[in-house]
Amino acid sequence: MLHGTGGIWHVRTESGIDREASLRGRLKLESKQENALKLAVGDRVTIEPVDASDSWAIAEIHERTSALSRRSPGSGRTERVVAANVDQVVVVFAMVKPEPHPRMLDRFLTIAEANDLTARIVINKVDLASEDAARDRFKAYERAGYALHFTSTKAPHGLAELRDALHGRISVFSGPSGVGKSSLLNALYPGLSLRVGEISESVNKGRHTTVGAFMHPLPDGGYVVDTPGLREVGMWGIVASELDRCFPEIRALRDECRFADCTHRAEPECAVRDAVAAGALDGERYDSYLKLREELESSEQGQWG
Ligand SMILES: Nc1nc2c(ncn2[C@@H]2O[C@H](COP(=O)(O)OP(=O)(O)O)[C@@H](O)[C@H]2O)c(=O)[nH]1
Ligand SMILES: [Mg+2]
Ligand SMILES: [Zn+2]
Repeated sequence: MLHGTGGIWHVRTESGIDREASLRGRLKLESKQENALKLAVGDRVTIEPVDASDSWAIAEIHERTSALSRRSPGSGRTERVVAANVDQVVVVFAMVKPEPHPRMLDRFLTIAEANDLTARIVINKVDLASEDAARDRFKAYERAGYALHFTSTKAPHGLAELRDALHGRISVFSGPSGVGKSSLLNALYPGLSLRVGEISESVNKGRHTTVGAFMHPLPDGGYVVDTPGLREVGMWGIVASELDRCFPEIRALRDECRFADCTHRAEPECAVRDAVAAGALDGERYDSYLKLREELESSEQGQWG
């Protein structure tokens, strides 16, 4: 399912034909119930021709292998799936213009990790600095195990490798506006013709319209999901005590702490703090962990305390 509005869903068939379909009556009834499976971009569906007409109906929604979703903590089932069957999240930042905020990058990566999705980092606009400077600036992420791409659409650079990484997969593209997401997709796939310099996010916010995710089929196989942003997904559903699992380099150390429920803030014999002191764990990443944890704890208190 590629996208949909007003009950009409655009479905790409296995043979590559796009069809418009509406939900079969039974599914429509079910979807009105609370806790029902709601159709999301990326869902695999079965469509059937509607008797004696040219139209199609979605008869079945298949089980999802993964999902990027927002859940409210505690209340278990209230979940809104932004995109289904996602293979990876591609977080795009620019080397300059706009200046990258590591904390925001860490927030995006945390959201991907919390959804059990692989994340890949793209640092675009390296033509305005240098790849060496970019590598140095983001080395903590490479050390944490993330795949990094350094790209430019202006002095074409790193595009073939990025195209390979997107091939045959469903990727969610995310990142702040102005970093060059649309430019990158256009440079990778000239047929897409996405508008550059568009500030759709803020425009939509102003009008209070909810624009759903949109899935672009890639000419050489795979899909890119354009969503109003991971920001929409937010830190929903992430429990403070589980945040350390969302930082791969902290996750690798957490079992070595003396206390099983170590917050890695002030406890004695904390493997995480020891690693920061020894320079083995990046101080900025550790700071992000502390700040995000504080944020999660105060929102948990607001909700339950
Ligand atoms: N110098 C430079 N500018 C770029 C590059 N990629 C995109 N831009 C510019 O950055 C601005 C924002 O690009 P856009 O693709 O709309 O960003 P988006 O908001 O992330 O989709 C536009 O003016 C682009 O021309 C790049 O690699 N180098
Ligand atoms: Mg754009
Ligand atoms: Zn610890």
